[in-house]
Amino acid sequence: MEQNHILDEQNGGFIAPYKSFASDAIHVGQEPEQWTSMAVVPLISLSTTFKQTAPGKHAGFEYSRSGNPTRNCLEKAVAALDGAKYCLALASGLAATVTITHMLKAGDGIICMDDVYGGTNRYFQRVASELGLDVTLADMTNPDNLKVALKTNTKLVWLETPTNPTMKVVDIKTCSDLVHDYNRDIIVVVDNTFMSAYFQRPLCLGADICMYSATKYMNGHSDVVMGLVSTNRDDLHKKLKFLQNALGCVPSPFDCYLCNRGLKTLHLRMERHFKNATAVAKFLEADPRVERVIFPGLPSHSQHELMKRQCTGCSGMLSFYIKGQLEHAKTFLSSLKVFALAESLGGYESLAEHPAIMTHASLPEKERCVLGISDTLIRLSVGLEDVADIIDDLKQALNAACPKM
Ligand code: P1T
Repeated sequence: MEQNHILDEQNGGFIAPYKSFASDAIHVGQEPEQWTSMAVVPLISLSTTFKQTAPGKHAGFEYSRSGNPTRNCLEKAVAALDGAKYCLALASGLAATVTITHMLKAGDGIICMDDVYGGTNRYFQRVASELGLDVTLADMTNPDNLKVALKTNTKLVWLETPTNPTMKVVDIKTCSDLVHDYNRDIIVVVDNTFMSAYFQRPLCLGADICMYSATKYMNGHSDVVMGLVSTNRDDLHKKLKFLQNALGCVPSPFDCYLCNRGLKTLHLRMERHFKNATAVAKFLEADPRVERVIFPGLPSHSQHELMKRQCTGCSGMLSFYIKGQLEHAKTFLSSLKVFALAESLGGYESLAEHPAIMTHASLPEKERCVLGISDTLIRLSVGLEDVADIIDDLKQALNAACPKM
C-alpha cells in the first residue's frame, strides 16, 4: 500500500493510481472454476435456498439472505478494490448506514460530518437519535472541531468526503489518527460514494470502514439501488456479517450481478467523469453568470492540495452558485436538455439537481443556511457524454436563466 501515498507528478499531482485496479475489478471473485459450467461471467443465482446433504452439511450456502453465490462474486471484487479483507453488499446506501449503526446501542455517541447526504443526516438526527443514540454534527474539515466533539461515549465517527453537496474535503488520515489516539475502539467510517474505490481508499488512510451508496459510481448505470461496506477488521466484519443476515437488508442477486458488471468499467468511467467535470468546472468558473464553482479537482478549491494527497483523482461531482435568486436556479435547471433534472449521481448520464429543494430538503432551513445549501446552489453529476455537448447545454441553460448578464 506504500505506493498509495507517493505523489505522482504523472497523475496531475494526485497520488498514483492503485496498482492492478483494473485487473482486480475484472478478475477478483470472478474465477470460472467456481462454477461447474466454468462460466466466465458470474451466474445469477436466483435460488432462495440450497440443498443440504445432511442437516447442517452444505456447499457453503444455506439460504439466500445469509449468503448468495452472485453476491459473493461482487463482495470479493469490491473488497479487492478497497484494499480490504472483507466487503458486504446491502440493499441500499442507507441500508448500509443503518446496518453499521446497529453495532451501537442506546446511549452511545455518534459524531457525524456536518455536511452529508440529506438522507444520512435525516437518519442520524430523526431516527437514530429517537432510538437513544447521542448524535453530534461537526465540521471535520477542521480536525480541532472533531477533537472537541469526542466524548467518553463516542463509538462512531462518520466522515463523508468530499461532502454532498458542498464538496468539503476531510483529511481522512488526520481524523482517523486523532480518533484512534483518543480511543482505539471508536469506529471511523468514511462514506466514499462521491469518489468510488478508484479515486479514494479510506481504509489505507486509517478508517475502519469504507461504505458506499453503490447506487452511484460503483454500479454506475443508474439501474441499481445498493450499499457496500468494506473493512479489514475481523471483529467488525463478524458483527456486520451477523447484522447483514439478522437485519436482512440484502440486495437481490440480479442487482448484485449488475453492480458486479458495472465494476468492470469503473476505472474507465471514472477517468472520463474526471476529465469531463474538469472541463465543465473550468467553463463555469469563466462564466460571469456563475458566482462560485466548488470542484476539488481545481486549484480554486481551498482543499485541492489535501485532495491531491489522499486521492488518485476526482469524480464528476461539482456544485456551483448561480448569480441571482431561486428563480434563476429554477429556470437554469428546467432549461437543461442533455442533463436530466433528477436526484442521484454517478451514472453514465449527466444529472443536475437543486439540493435545497431536492436531496437536502429534509434538513432544517437553518442548518441548510449554515452549510451554504442556498437557493442558488446547483449540483451537477457530470456524465460521460461528449464534453462539447455537455458544455453547450450548460451554456444554453445559463442564457435562458440569466439573459441580461
Ligand atoms: O440512495 P442510497 O443508495 O440509499 O444511498 C444513500 C446515500 C448515501 N451516501 C451518499 C453520499 C449519497 O449521496 C447517498 C444518496 N444520494 C442521493 C440520492 C443524492 O442524490 O445525493
